[in-house]
Amino acid sequence: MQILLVFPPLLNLQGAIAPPLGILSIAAVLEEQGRTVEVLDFVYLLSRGDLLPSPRIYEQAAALILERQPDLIGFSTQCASYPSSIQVARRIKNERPDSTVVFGGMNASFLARETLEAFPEVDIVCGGEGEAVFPLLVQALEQGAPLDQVGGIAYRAGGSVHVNADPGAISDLDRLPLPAYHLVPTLAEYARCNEGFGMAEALVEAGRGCPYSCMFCSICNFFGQKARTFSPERVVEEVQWLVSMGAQSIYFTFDVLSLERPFVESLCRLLGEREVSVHWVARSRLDLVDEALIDTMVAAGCREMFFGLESGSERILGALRGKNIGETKIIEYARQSGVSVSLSFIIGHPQETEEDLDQTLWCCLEYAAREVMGVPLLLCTLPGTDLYR
Ligand code: B12
Ligand code: SF4
Repeated sequence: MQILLVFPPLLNLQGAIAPPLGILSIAAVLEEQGRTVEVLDFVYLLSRGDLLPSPRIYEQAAALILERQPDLIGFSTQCASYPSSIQVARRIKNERPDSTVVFGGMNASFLARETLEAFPEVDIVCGGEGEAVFPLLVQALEQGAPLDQVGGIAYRAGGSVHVNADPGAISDLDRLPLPAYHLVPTLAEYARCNEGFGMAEALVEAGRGCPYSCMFCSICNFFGQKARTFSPERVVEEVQWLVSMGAQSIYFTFDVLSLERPFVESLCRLLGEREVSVHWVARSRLDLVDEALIDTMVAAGCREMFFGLESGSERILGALRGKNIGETKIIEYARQSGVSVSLSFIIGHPQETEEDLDQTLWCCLEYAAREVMGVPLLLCTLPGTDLYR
């Protein structure tokens, strides 16, 4: 069976692009099992100018997929790339009705039933962590086995949609093979698309999940509230491997990197012991860092930190359940330690008044005056969040 995994078209105007880690991780598991798999990253092709943001973009994307003659096409869907995924899938099914179109990733996982009810071009939704579910689906399709045995998928049968029970999160992340980077262009080729952004960046998973439950966030419901980490040894092995392939910046995707202090301390110690000299980026919460931890992270190469400050209004902060912002003095400490700090703010909360909005925008400007980047984002009602429910 010819398998093709697709990172759907979306013009990324907000920053550097990097290889799509989720599907590369799934591809690595399939290859470990002896299967052949291909990956097409349309975000890369668009950034490179090989695909143009024209009215014919969906036909062109579908043609590039069909050229590879896949039997099974897996789309990695996020909220923003969902419409383009549907458009491309539609054209594929028109041309090759016998191919199987699978949607995976966060958006499809939370909207499995709705997707199958609304879009005949999607055959199966593969929910949750793809490394666990997708290979079982492939096996069932290869053997013509009944799909009711494959946990975590949703499919149509007998005129209705069936949603199988979720098999649960992967407990031992270290068992996952290193992502299949050989299936996409090199990091240097990705970096060439990042003109103006500089470095060749690679994403590295340090962990999954988050114990908090901010009302606007889907991470805690997708990867689970029990955070799981890879071992620091495994994370550093992956970082060293990527550096040997030309990575100049490592972006840790784990949303709460400093959740477990011993974990991040071990990670930093190992990076130092193995003399890994690379710029890295952390995402965390302000209440999960202090001066000593920032010193440790900076000594190990951390040069950028992302935190959610969420609002300049105390009233709105109160409404964002689960968000204890923590001590903001630490922002200045991180900046003075040589870290480029970015803070995200959410505007458009249902209870927000004009005064609350002004407070948030002022807060952004005040930070900007102190060389801290404030990023105001419009509140989005994402499937899988408490806000959506
Ligand atoms: C790095 C990152 C980016 C990078 C992307 C770089 C890249 N090439 O991937 C940049 C900065 C460009 C970016 C942009 C955006 N991002 Co972003 N990003 C992330 C981040 C921090 C890490 C993504 C990652 O690699 N995770 C690790 C991998 C292993 O997880 P994964 O991709 O989800 O894949 C797993 C499963 O989803 C599933 N799966 C995924 N694909 C498939 C496909 C198949 C067939 C199957 C079966 C399974 C499957 O299996 C995978 C392995 O377990 C996440 C937060 C997070 N912690 O995940 C947000 C996140 C994915 N981003 C998000 C958003 C909203 C965006 C933007 C829309 C922001 C904007 N307003 O422009 C854009 C859209 C970009 C796009 N192409 O769609 C949201 C998505 C929410 C949602 N419900 O869809 C997230 C979850 C952040 C959040 N908390 O809200 N992002
Ligand atoms: S916003 Fe951050 S802290 Fe809040 S639930 Fe999402 S990942 Fe966790």
